[in-house]
Amino acid sequence: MVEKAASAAPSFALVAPGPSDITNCDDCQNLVNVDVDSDGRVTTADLLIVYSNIQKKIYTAASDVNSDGLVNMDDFTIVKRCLGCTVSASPFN
Ligand SMILES: [Ca+2]
Ligand SMILES: [Ca+2]
Repeated sequence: MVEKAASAAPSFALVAPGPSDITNCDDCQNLVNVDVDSDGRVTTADLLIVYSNIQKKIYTAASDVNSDGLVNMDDFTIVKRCLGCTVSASPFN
């Protein structure tokens, strides 16, 4: 992620979105980075990558779908809620 001018206001919320913030595919597109493998769709493949990283306690930026610095069940649940959504290329990757 490239930072803009330091004086600019943050363009998204300081509090990371949680599973309850994800209600539809627009939220999946705009609030989080659920397309872990960057193929343009949210599928069980994305879910399995996050799950695998949780199991192995591996942190990757791609699996941290809500960008809170942790890869945990919140990320897993968010991806699960977004299954089936089509998302465009993420600005986070
Ligand atoms: Ca995907
Ligand atoms: Ca996270």
